[in-house]
Amino acid sequence: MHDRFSGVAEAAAREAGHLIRERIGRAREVGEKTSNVDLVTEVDKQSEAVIRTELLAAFPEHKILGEEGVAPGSAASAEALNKALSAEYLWIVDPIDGTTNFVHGLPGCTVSIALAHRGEVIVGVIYDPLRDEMFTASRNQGAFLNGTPISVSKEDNLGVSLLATGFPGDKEWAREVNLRGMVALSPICRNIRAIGSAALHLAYVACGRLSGFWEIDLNAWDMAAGSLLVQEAGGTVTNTAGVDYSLDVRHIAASNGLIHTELIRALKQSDATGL
Ligand code: 2AM
Ligand code: CA
Ligand code: CA
Ligand code: CA
Repeated sequence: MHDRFSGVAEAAAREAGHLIRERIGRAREVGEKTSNVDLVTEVDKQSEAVIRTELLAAFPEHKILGEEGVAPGSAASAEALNKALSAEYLWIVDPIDGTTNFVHGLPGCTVSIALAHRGEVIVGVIYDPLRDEMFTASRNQGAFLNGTPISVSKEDNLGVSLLATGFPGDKEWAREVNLRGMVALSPICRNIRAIGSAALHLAYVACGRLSGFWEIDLNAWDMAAGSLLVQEAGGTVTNTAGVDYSLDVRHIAASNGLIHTELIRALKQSDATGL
């Protein structure tokens, strides 16, 4: 059954990815959701509609939680997640992760689709249409990039680690928390990247291109698929204080596992957990 779930999610992600590839840098903004850094375009909405149609055609009894179907703001998204989690099968969809990149014509936009069964993620698909990279994972069945098994990297200390983070949306407190983390980590790791898609960062931790990733103030759809990818690739996913990942986590830390303790310690010591 997992294969069928994953197959349908991949097909939906490819179809949405086609839209992204065609329209990157040329899409009409249809508004700012909560501020001038929280963007949404007509393609975010079209992508979500395409995915929704594909998923419901295959699984009419399943529920779908998609970013563009939820009122903006963290309180609204937490409430929507809570309500949706009562479903037996819940698809969690980010139709474009990295909308700011998408608007500016910068690579680093993905489609992220996860399936949760009674609140546990069992399938995760992240598609990067600009590089045609399809990351897939099913619970207890490993993680793959374009069908080839992937695993996390082997760096065993921060000094040789390439980390990634994201500058949180529009909340000043979250940007300040994130900057404290960067100030603490940048002198003790190899370097830090911020590509602009949380899902892509997680996919890159899963395939070993990044050693670790943390970010403050994300939503379930940014992380659900990527969390399973990292776990199935042998890595560790927690909140920024080291507590095991679950769908209601908002501040995430993911790594190859070997550097996790060091990463969490640095975030805690610099008051950068957001908790
Ligand atoms: P998005 O492109 O789907 O909105 C970049 O740091 C990450 O933060 C992306 O995954 C992005 O997802 C997400 N993001 C962008 N604006 C945000 C906001 N206002 N609040 C929370 N997350 C946001
Ligand atoms: Ca968004
Ligand atoms: Ca997102
Ligand atoms: Ca999005």
